[in-house]
Amino acid sequence: MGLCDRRTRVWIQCFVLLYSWGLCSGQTISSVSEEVDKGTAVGNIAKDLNLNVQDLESRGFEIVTGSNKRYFDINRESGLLFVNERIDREMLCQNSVKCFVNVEAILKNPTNLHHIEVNILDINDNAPSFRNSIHIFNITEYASPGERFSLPKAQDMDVGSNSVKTYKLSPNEHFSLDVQSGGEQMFAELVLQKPLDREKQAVIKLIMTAVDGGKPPISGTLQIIVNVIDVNDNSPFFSEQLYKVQVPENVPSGATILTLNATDFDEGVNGDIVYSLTTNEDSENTEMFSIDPQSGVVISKGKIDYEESTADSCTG
Ligand SMILES: [Ca+2]
Ligand SMILES: [Ca+2]
Ligand SMILES: [Ca+2]
Ligand SMILES: [Ca+2]
Repeated sequence: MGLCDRRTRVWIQCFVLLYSWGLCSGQTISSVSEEVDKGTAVGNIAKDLNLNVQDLESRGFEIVTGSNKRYFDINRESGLLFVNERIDREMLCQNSVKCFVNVEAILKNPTNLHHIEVNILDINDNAPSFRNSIHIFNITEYASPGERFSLPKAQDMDVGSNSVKTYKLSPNEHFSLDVQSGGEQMFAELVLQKPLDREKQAVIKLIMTAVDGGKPPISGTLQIIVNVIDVNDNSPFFSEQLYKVQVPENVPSGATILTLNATDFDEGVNGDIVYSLTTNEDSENTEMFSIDPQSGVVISKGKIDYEESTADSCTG
């Protein structure tokens, strides 16, 4: 058990004892915002207890607390309870919406105990933030409009309306944002609106902004990177629809006749091109030419006889 816990326990025991003796005069509830300047007045104890200010000094009025931090103290001349230490609501109460500091005021001759509950009000002093600054999606270009992709939630140390209220997405043509509330927290999903086309845009960069409900609101951002994964949705095509070349019939075997050039817009193996020759069934031209599968270079292979030859055709 820590020092603070021990003090709290001892103090509670004292309080129970005093209470059982009928020496507790009641309870006052006050409010103060976190992070106010030291010296900020919280309430007037003399007034609350219906005492003359002069009695505070003569009866040894004192503030006691259960914690080792003395957040509040009393001005015996004015009877004002004032802030004595920096109050950080987030440190005191983390995510709980209700945050109180209990203070006891003791008067002697006769002994009298007064319980003061100070409600610590949240201020919007934390921006929503994401655990990681970048979130990466790998989405195939065959994804259908309407498909959803979950996004990480933003955290905001503040509570209530000072916490995350909504999310916004940077303008873009492919995705919209669907913001929903799940219990206390807000979350968002990307919704595909327009089909992706890796050949047009392989990487889409978006910015999602989490905005809190403070006045004024503050925000935090997440960079979203969508890597569009390729699908084999493009056929290879030749640079020309018809290649025409004149070859003398005495061209030597192995001579380059022409180079075919085909393109495939897809990526990796989906865009690899392998060249081959086909001919009409009644033709013997495949015996006269060969093509390099990788480079598309067509070479002569054997004796070309003008009289026997017919037109060639090449495919990729
Ligand atoms: Ca706060
Ligand atoms: Ca906030
Ligand atoms: Ca493709
Ligand atoms: Ca392809």
